[in-house]
Amino acid sequence: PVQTHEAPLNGNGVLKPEPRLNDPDTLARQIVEKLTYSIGKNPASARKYDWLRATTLAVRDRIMDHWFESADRFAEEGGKRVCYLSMEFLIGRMLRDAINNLGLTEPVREALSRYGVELDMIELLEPDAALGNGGLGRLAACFMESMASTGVPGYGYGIRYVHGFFRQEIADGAQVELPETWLVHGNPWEFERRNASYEIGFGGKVSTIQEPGRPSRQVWRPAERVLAVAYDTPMVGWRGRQVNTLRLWSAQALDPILLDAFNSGDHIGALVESNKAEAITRVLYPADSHQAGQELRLRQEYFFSSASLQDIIRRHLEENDNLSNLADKVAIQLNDTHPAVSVAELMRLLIDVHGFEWDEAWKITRATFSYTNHTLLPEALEHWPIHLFERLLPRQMQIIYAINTGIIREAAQEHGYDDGQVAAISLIDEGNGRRVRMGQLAFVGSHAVNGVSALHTDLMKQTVFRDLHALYPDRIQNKTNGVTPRRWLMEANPGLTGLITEAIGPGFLDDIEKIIEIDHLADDAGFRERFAAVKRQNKERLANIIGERMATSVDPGAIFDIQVKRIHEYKRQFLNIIEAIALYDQIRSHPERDWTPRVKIFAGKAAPSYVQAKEIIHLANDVGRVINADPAVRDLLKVVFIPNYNVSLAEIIMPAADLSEQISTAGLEASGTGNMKFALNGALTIGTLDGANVEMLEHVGEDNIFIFGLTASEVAQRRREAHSGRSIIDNEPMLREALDAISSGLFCPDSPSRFHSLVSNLYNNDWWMICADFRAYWDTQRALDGLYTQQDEWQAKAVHNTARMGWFSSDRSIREYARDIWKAGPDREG
Ligand code: NBY
Repeated sequence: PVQTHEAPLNGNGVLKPEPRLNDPDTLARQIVEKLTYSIGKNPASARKYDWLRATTLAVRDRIMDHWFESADRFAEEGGKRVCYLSMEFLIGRMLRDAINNLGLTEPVREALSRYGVELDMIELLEPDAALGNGGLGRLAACFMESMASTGVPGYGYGIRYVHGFFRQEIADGAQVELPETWLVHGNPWEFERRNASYEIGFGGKVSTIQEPGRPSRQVWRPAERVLAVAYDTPMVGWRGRQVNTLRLWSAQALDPILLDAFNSGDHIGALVESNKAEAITRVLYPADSHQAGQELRLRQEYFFSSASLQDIIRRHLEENDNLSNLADKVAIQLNDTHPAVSVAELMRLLIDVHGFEWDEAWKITRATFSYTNHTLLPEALEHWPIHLFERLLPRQMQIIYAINTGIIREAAQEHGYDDGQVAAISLIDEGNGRRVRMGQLAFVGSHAVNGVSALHTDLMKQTVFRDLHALYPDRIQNKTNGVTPRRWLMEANPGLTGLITEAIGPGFLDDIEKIIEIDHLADDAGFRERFAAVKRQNKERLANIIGERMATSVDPGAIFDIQVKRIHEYKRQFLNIIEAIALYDQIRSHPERDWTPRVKIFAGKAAPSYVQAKEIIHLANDVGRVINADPAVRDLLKVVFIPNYNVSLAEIIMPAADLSEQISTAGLEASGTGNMKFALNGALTIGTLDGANVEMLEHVGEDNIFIFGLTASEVAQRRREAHSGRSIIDNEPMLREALDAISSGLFCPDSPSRFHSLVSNLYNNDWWMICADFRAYWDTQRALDGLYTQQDEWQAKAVHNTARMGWFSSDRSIREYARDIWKAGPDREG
């Protein structure tokens, strides 16, 4: 018989879908329905990927209801929205995060188990969304989750790269880059929104139009146009209370195929245009520490900036009469300078398209934008050659000149700036070939500019933005980074989450700062033992992975001493490797001593063009091969490099660390966020007074963190004095012997000179203070060796770390942004 349904109606008599129930029976039934009717498989023949997809679709249904609710609520409340513009969103896997935040972990597990399917197993099949390089991209992902969790109406805007961050393999010790293909099996999390698409222009000419009786205006006629098409992904907040939107743009040709060309037989030529358009969103640039400087990169930046602004303006005009109140309704955060061209683009849209006068447009623009700086490294600051900028974006270039004129006039007339001071704040660098300074553009176009840790913000005021800070002394503020405790504690470390819940109840899950309630349990031997047992299990899990992937056995009883992050000279993986070599040498020379067993674990990717970083990877692998095979050290020391570090691997590594290496040259790491993930999971930190380490010291207390080395001002001083490493090396036998071992080819007999330039850099320059900090680092490591043998003491410190890291939640960061910069969010609505 045909079943008839009473269709559920909402108050206006409009059809409404049936609400999805969350019990295991309903979930089990609906997963099989997805399998059958959406995927076309029956349970008997379904493969594990089919189960993943079916489960994802069933979970997604449950997200939709919350998603619409959130969208309706924002529209109804009419509050201020926050748009987070970022070239990168390094999200990782989404299923576990969504299930966890919806409170569905146990019901879904139970539902799947009825078909003999393990949730944990299918979760591992999901590809990482690796649309980012490292800290900056991962911060954007934590912020999206925290905005949804703290009630901020947040919209992420970025690029839907077809190929995310490359996959790393190690071949004969060296990094090999392979393309990443996260979309090949389709992406069940995204929704293509064909109705949200915008034309993006490039090149062409600007002409002045003079109509009788009206002021002249500029008209830009681009030579090229491409289409930006939106793809939306839901971002589920804690307890599903709010679901925000991540909108990523994909480039398409306006004319997918040139029919004239095709019909005249030029089948390749007919596709040239669409290939060129689609190239814009084809691949993520994999450099995190120097500017690519390529035209395609500038195209990417403008493409997603313009699409996002057009989208923001369109929605604003759907809800408001005009754009004059834009800044009351939207805050736009620029994640570094990658979207800084937005400042000029919003001016263009306001003036050329919407008819605003310059002064009014400038007021709106400044009130709308704010900008986050993530680096002080000069080689990483974006500056585009004027000729390239002018050719690609002629109207935006005119606007930048006009902004510059205004700023310079203000500085000269109101503050008496001389030519030298004017040159320092100018948006145009007249030095090495004229260039547009994107940092300066972002700064002057924003009402607030922030650094990502207290130290970094201070240094910003003294270095990159010294002159602009003098001109606008209230503009720079600090917003120390944070990490989301849902992904980085609950999901990554269910064992520890369970233990803490048993001890203090589940309140800390809603307010992570309540985790301080376990602080006094550092004195409770029973609690310490259970805390250590959780760590031990997490170490065993990592040891198994190392055994499987690298055929190296490591002892979970040893100190797991871990440095995982992008490979860069300033992060000083080299210092860590040198210390490993020195330790190796000492163990061989003094086998009778009571050495504490250690496993040194490295992971991270080098930018493909960064030669020294690749050499460091090669060295870590070569050193590991020799040490791990030497029967003289056996289980006292192992060195392993785990290939292809990504978010999913980090989720396994962070909970398994005893010791977290945060050893950047002081003054160089803007904040760090891995440092926070490790400490939250109970690792002790060995680190320099750099980035957020400084604030971690204040929170966990000096007894619970191991700080060594030069301070940022000492580093600056030594650099001015231009020391080389030679005299230090001459006076430090352990360091000299380690470097000699490298130079001798001990670790690379096939190619003994492989690391000569790495070593000679230390003798000649020691720019990164590796020699200068070696002894302090060595001594601190040996103190940690001693401490590890006092397990009670070590575990007490570990408990204090977990207990006192609540402040480093991205919920706290987001609340500060909402309060101080965006003036948006739950505290100011209603
Ligand atoms: O941003 C990192 C900082 O190094 C780290 O200290 C901080 O914690 C984190 C979040 O604030 N910066 C970073 O990850 N930068 C990049 O990934 C990056 C990517 C691309 C480009 C520059 C930097 N680029 O110019 O293309």
